[in-house]
Amino acid sequence: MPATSNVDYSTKIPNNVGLSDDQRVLKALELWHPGYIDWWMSRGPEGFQTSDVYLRTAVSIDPKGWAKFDYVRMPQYRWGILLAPAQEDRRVNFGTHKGEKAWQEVPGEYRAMLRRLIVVQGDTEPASVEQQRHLGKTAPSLYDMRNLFQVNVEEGRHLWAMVYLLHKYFGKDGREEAEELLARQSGDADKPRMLGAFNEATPDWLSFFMFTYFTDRDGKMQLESLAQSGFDPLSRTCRFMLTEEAHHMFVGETGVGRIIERTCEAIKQAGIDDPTEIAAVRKLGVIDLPTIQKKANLHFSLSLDLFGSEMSTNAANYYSSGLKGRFQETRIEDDHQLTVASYPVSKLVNGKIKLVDEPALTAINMRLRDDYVADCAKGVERWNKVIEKSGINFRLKLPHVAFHRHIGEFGNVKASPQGDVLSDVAWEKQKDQWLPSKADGDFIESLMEPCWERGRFAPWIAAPKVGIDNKPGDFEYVKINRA
Ligand code: BYC
Repeated sequence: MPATSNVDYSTKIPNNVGLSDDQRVLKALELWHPGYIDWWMSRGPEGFQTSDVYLRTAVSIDPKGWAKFDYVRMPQYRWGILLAPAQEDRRVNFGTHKGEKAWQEVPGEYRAMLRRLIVVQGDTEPASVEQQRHLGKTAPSLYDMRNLFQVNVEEGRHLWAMVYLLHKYFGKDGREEAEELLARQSGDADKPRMLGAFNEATPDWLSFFMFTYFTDRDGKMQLESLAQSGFDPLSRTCRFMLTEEAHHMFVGETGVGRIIERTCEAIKQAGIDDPTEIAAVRKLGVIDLPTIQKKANLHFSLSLDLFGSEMSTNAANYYSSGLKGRFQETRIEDDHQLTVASYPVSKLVNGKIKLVDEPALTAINMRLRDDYVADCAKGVERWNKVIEKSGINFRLKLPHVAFHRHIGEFGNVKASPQGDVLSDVAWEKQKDQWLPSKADGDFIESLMEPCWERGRFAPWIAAPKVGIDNKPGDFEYVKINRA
């Protein structure tokens, strides 16, 4: 049965992929379900599994009105399998198969590559839930707590989306990979998550907002590239995931924006002239702007690593095979095969960082990373507008792409946020000015007191401009039951 715009709620697993007519996959998913619920209970949001949370659930894939808001206990959330509508006569839009009909089944020769892409994508989703599991306890408001849980249940749904593809299209090894997705654990010494940033801690709410701003935006870029895939079920899955991803980045951008707004307001009220007087600003019980900059430096650089190496034969193969495209592939005006094109790549040449023309096909990761950096910069400018409006003389900036990197061209280089290459000694001496130090972390942690009264917000963050689903300011987004 083709995907329809309405979701079938009669099966245990809501879906628009005709699961009730596909007993093999339905059974496999029903077998996987208890392990997922065990994972959610033991590694999902800690302490709030019996609370009623005002969540949106996808009930249709119609671009307008796909979401329904209601109180739900998280373990009862209807995690569904939803694909965006099929596009008539869709084609492979790039690579050596350009112009052929998009694949509805896995092309045998690309099976291993495709499985790898789906597994990597799937691995990040539960990882982020694990990273954020302790944050509910220190939520600065019921509004923020609800947003955290919304992000968490949707990451859970994104895991389901990838697990469906594994079960449906990859038989026995797909089922084994689906089990492994629940077995690996963020930060675990023996079985860590696959990509670096997903093994880092998310210790406080500023980290959470930075993560949803910077790392979820990597998610957006990667999903956009996979949405171009010639393997149509993957494309349609990612297209629908992107509609949910937008809210996650909204949570990040407005979360950081509201922290900045509150800090600026406190600085003004106290009559502090220099926003870099960290001790004076901290005494006001708000997070100083230089520390916000350090957190942005950290999360931006960790997220850059998620793009892989600038020059990558893996990426070239994904592209030539028609499995993973570029950001907005179909809007780019070129041959979509990249047989002769070149692309400028940042490289270290004689101790200096320079742009060097390289074959565009092997520079696919670099190009996607460039698109990502441009997208990140827009939100940073919106944060700067908040600072500007308050009349405070301070600007946030994205650090240079060579700063604090672990993967690719700059993985073994020490560089300042301005992009100057440094000796190890110079780096050690200055790194605490650029990345959050233990003392910065302790200070932020000292502010993380829960604020759960309806309509109230912790003193270090401003209230949002509007409520979720247009609810009034004192709406009870979470009915807390910690029993
Ligand atoms: N950490 O040719 P290379 C999201 C490995 S986020 C550890 O440089 P490639 C979300 C790489 O796997 C989006 N290992 O890179 C956000 C390879 O290993 P093998 C997730 C790394 O393959 C927030 C080797 O190094 N989706 O959705 O071109 C909340 C050489 O690789 C890392 C995707 O990433 C790293 N950072 O690109 C929730 C899309 N980087 O194969 C969710 C699918 C590289 O030699 N993934 N390596 O063993 C991909 O397209 C690619 O795998 C990557 C790497 C872009 C990740």
